Formats: sequence, C-alpha cells, structure tokens
Amino acid sequence: MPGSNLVILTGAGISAESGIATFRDSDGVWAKYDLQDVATPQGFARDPAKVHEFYNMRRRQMSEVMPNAAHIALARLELEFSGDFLLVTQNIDDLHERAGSKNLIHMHGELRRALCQECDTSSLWHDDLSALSHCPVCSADGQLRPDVVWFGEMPYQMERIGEALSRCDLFVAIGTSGSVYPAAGFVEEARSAGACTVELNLKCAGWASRFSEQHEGPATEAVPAFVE
Ligand code: BJW
Repeated sequence: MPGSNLVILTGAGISAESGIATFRDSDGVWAKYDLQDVATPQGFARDPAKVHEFYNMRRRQMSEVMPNAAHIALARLELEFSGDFLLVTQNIDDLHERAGSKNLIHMHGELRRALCQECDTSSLWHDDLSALSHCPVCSADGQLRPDVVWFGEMPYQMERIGEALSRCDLFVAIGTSGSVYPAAGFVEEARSAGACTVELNLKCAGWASRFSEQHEGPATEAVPAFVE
C-alpha cells in the first residue's frame, strides 16, 4: 500500500479477542444493559450512579487487558506507511495507543478521560468516577461525566475525519457492524472520493455490500494478514 491516503475505521470487534465485549453480538453489552439507561444523556440525568458504575466497571476491565495482534499490526502499518495515515476508532478503550498507534481519533471518546459539565474541560482520569468527583481544572464538585459520546451527541473531530475521507484512496473498516451513524456512513464518503473500500470482520454481514472487498476472519488473523 505505498504512497496512498489511508483511513482505517475500527469498532468493538478489534478489541474482542483482547477480552472486551462487543455491543451487538449475542453476548454483547446491549444484551446485558439497556442502552437508553447507560448510553444516552437522558439516562445519565435520570441515574448518574448507574452510568458511573457501568463505565467504572469498563475502565477497570480495560486496565486488565492487553492490545492484541490486530492493534499491533495497525501500529506497525502506521510506522511503515509512506502516505497519509489516519486511524479512527469508535472504541473508548486505549488498546490502539497502548499498541503504539499515533495518528488516532477516538470519535466516541475515551474511558480514560472525564469531562467537566461546568468548565467543558476533558481531563485524564484513571480512577472510578462518582457523583462526588471533583474537577481538577475548575474544582467544581459533582460535574464530571465519562468523556464518551452517547446517542444524540456529536462525535469528536468530525471535520478532520471528513477531510481525510474526502481525499482517501483506501478505506478499511475493521470489526464494526456499521449500525451507528455517522461512522456507518464513512464507507459511502470514501466511495464518493473514489477510494477502494475494504471490510475486515468475523462475519461480513449487513453492510458488506457497501464495500469493494471483504475478508472474513477474527481480527487477530485478518488484520495482520491484510497488512502484510
Ligand atoms: C469481530 C470479532 C473479531 C466480533 N474479529 N470482528 C439515522 C441516520 C443517521 C443517524 C441516526 C439515524 N438514526 C439515529 C441516528 C443517530 C444515532 C444512530 O446512529 N443510531 C443508530 C442506532 C441508528 N447516532 C448518534 O446518536 C451519534 N451521534 C450523532 O449522530 O450526532 C449527530 C447529531 C447530534 C446532535 C444533534 C444533531 C446531530 C452518536 C453515536 C454514539 C454511539 N455511542 C456508543 C457508546 C459509546 C460509549 C461506550 O462505548 O459506551 O458507541 S454506542 C456503541 O456502538 C459504541 C460503539 O462505538 C458503537 C458502534 O458499535 P461497533 O463498534 O460497530 O460494535 P458492534 O457490537 O455493533 O459490532 C461489532 C462487530 O465486530 C460485528 O460486526 C462483529 O461481527 C465484529 N466482530 N468479534 C473481527 N474477533
């Protein structure tokens, strides 16, 4: 893949083999939790303690797992790639950066950050959050929330992503069901720019017809094989 403009989109499937559950698979997060309760601003307003507990549990779990061969293959690709490389992840875990990825956008936010609703500042946050947590920037009490993007909220860095998609030659979607917008629309944006579009997924179902190429298999095998 020499000298082209590459945009890679990852979803929960790339972290599945590290031990982090996906959302919509049969054993996924939404089989155990109601997304209206834990992934909407309305759910947080109704019961902040429940939402903090959900993200505290996932933050603790994140510290117990490791990047897998797929995360590592993408970090190596970025190092060796001679064109423009942008990795956009929908995941809120930190496995891409722990594998060494640098040019990375967390479009749905990050578990390791807390957002203050008083001063609108995002701070690194490694401990549990609670309704009493204190903002390290403005000192407000009880105003911190997980810095993640819930349904109805605007994902991060959409302008930068749109700009990269508008000039990309190759778009690769890895381990995502393509059921959540705006990420689900990126493949069309890349196609409009004339890009070759590739899907790597355990099972290329649903949105597969939007891609020019599909490779089925677990991410830890499919991603290193594609990158080599
Ligand atoms: C493997 C594997 C292995 C398994 N190897 N593969 C119609 C059009 C446009 C928009 C909308 C619309 N209707 C509604 C909307 C809005 C809404 C939306 O898209 N809803 C859909 C349900 C239809 N979108 C939004 O609200 C977004 N914001 C927005 O649109 O803003 C615009 C706006 C805002 C305000 C005013 C005006 C405009 C925000 C979406 C936020 C999503 N948030 C979540 C939670 C984040 C925090 C958290 O993690 O808790 O993000 S929801 C959840 O889904 C999470 C994920 O990032 C996201 C995507 O899931 P993903 O990664 O695809 O996981 P799965 O489980 O779905 O799929 C896993 C895949 O892996 C599968 O394909 C498996 O096969 C595969 N797999 N094992 C390889 N080993």
